[in-house]
Formats: sequence, C-alpha cells, structure tokens
Amino acid sequence: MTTKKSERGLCELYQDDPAHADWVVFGRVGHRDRRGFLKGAGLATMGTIVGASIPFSRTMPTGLIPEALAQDKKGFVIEGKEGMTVHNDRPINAETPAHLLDPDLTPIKHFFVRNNGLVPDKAAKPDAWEIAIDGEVNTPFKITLADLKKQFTNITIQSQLECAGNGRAGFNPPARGNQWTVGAVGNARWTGVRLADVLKKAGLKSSAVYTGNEGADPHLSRDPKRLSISRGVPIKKALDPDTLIVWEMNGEPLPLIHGGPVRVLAPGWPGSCSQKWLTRIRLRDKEHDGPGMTGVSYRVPAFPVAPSTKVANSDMKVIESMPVKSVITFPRSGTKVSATAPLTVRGHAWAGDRAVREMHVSVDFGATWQKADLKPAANNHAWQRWSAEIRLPQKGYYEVWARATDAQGMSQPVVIPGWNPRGYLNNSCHRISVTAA
Ligand SMILES: Nc1nc2c(c(=O)[nH]1)N[C@H]1C(S)=C(S)[C@@H](COP(=O)(O)O)O[C@H]1N2
Ligand SMILES: [Mo]
Repeated sequence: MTTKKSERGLCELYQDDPAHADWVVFGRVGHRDRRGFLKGAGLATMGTIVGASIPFSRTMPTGLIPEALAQDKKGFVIEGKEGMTVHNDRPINAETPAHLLDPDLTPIKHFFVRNNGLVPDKAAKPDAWEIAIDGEVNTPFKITLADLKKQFTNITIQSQLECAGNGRAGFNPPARGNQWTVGAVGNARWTGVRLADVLKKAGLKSSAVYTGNEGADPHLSRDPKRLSISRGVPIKKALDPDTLIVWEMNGEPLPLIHGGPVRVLAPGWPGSCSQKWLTRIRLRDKEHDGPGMTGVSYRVPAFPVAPSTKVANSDMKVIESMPVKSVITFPRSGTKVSATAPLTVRGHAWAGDRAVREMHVSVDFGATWQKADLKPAANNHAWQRWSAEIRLPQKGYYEVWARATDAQGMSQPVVIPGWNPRGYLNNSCHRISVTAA
C-alpha cells in the first residue's frame, strides 16, 4: 500500500494491488460484482477493452491484467468514455481528441476527466447529499441538495471548463503530471445555483477573503484524514454571477465521474477550482492553503523564468483567469483533401473570464493569417464557434494553425509560452496537418 500520492500506470497498478486495480478500472460496482471472477458490467467493460467477448471469463482471475492491455495502454477504455485518450488510471485522467470536441456542447461521453484522488461511491440518495458552508460567515449551515434546489434561484449556463495543465505535453523540459495535449477542455450546459446566493444566506464576515472547497473523493493513499485536492477562489470570483454550485450537466444529473451529485463551477479559471463531489465550502480569512493551493500547484512564477529554473515558492503566484486559447475540431488532423476545392475548417475559442474578439488561421506556417468567422458566445464563459474557408494551392503537406485574440488584444503565441515548473497555461496555437492530393 502506498501512502505517497503518485500517478502510476496500469501495469504497475495491477502488479501492486490487483483487487484495487479492478476497483480503479471498473469502479466499486464492477469490483463487487467480480467476487473473484469477471461478471456483469465488469465483464462487459473488459470485453470492450480487449475488443471481444471472453468465453472463459468464469475462470479469469480477479486482477489478471489482460495480455491485450499488458502490451500497451492503447486499448484502455473508461466505461462510458469511449474514444478518449487515457493518460492515467490511478487516478483516472482522460482527454478528448480534438475532432471529438466539434459539437458546441461537448457530450458527457467525450468530456475530459481529471481526478486527483479516487472516485467516491455513487450517492444512493443524491438529494440527501449535504454541503456545509462555514468558516468566516455569520451563520454557518448545512444544506441538502434537495433544499439547495428549492431555496435558491436555479440557473442554467453554458461554460467551458479547462484543466490548467492542458497542453502540458508541449513543455520542454517536460513537466511532471498528465501529459495533456489539447483535449483537457470541454464546454457543457450546467444547471445549479449561484454561489453568491448561498454565501449571502450564510452572511459573509468582512474577514472572508477566499473560499476553500472540500470534496468527498478519497485520497489515493486512502488515508481518510487527507483530502485529494482542496482549492478555492478569491471572494470576488466566488461572488461572480457565473460561479455556481451545479447538479446538472447537459440536462442530465451530474455524472459521478464529473463530481456528481454536486460540484462547484468556477468558469474561466483552472478546472481545479471547480470542486467535484462538493461537501463543504469553508470561508477563509486568507488565501486558501488546502492541497493544490500551495507550493508550485496551480501556480506559475510571478515573472518569466528560463526553462528548468528552480523557482522559490514565494515567487509563485496562483493562476486566476485562464489565457486565450482555441482548438481546431474539423477536419481531423491527418485528413486527406482535394487541392483545388475550398475546405472549411472550424473549432472553438475561449479566453477565461474574457471574450474572444478575433480568430485567424494560417496554412503557411504562420507567414500569413486569414481572418476567420467568429460567433458570439451563448453566454459569458461559453466557448465561441469559429470557422474559415481555406484553399490549399497545390498538392502536398500542409498545416492549419489557429490563433485566437481576446478582448484585451492578447493573442495565442505560435511557440510554447513561458516555461513553468508544473507545465501550466500552454496556450500556443493548435495545429493540424492536412494532405492535399
Ligand atoms: N473533488 C475533486 N474535485 C476536482 C478534482 C479532483 O480531483 N477532486 N479535479 C479538479 C481538476 S484538476 C479539474 S481540471 C476538474 C476536471 O473536471 P472533470 O473531471 O469533470 O472534467 O475537476 C476539478 N475538481
Ligand atoms: Mo486540472
């Protein structure tokens, strides 16, 4: 049993603790069902993973790592998340291939997953789930999800959610952590209540300057005294009308893997501010100092540093609004097209708390840029659709590059932006390849 928090591969996990590996891969239900041998949902999932039914499943021992998986992790699939790129199984982390981000609303089955700890048990009675509001408030209280829904105005907004580490794979020297490429982002429709309304009921003391969120996900070490992650936001962001406590995603009850039954949504800020499996919001009289708030976590140097620089903790500042960014969702990278026909390329753009003002594409490695059509957001904090018609002058290999510019005039860099110890905020231009015949 490890007590140190670490992120490990599937094979390693199965070697150390096969029964636990099953639990991670198949979830608690799957594990209980197996009782020594593959059955039910676990069996079906395993069948999907290896690409065929398993005639001798009755004699397949618990925790046996299928040879098909031992070869490489490519076949590894999270139930209900087919088509995703899985970076890690403990904790579960998976990103969306760019072409699957094409719809305006990212379907739940293709929405990225970023867990720091283990997935808690599914709540038997979601409406009885309790959230505590305490700390620097006049009237601390606990409220069930049922009462939360009843007592406060229900709000539905679209919002993008992006992991601060999205793009980490681009940094050199590499930064430790999930090697996200472009798909640790999605845009969903969320229903909940304004955090501001809930805080008003508790009555903020003048000493309240920050929130501190807690969730029910067990720490990887399974030490009940340790939190997997506990982040928060300054009061100003907590009172933003788009900062919500949500229980619905795309019109469905918030799925367990996305924090169901209830989570925070702090739009435009690092995804880590949007606490899943929310159990408590503690108002703090200083910047919150829970796991994930201190040291180099979700922080970048307060000034530019050379790659590999060892930065003192006191020189690291908390990431707030995320930077301007975009993704090309059509065509899929590697597509073969006709050299003469016009080709429509499209995608989405977003810019943390700000709007995107302009969008450009280039097919000549950035030598010239053509303005793309850019739609307004469905509401603040939702991503914006862009599209452009391009022409590839002759046969050959091309790259399409996309570059967004936000309302303050900040553009995406073409090269990888400032190196930082944990590899956050890589908002460089997304590129795809197309071959014209
Ligand atoms: N309780 C809890 N909340 C959490 C996390 C977590 O590990 N535990 N991960 C955070 C991070 S780092 C991100 S990017 C988002 C990801 O949300 P998603 O898995 O629904 O895409 O959840 C955040 N909320
Ligand atoms: Mo994240």
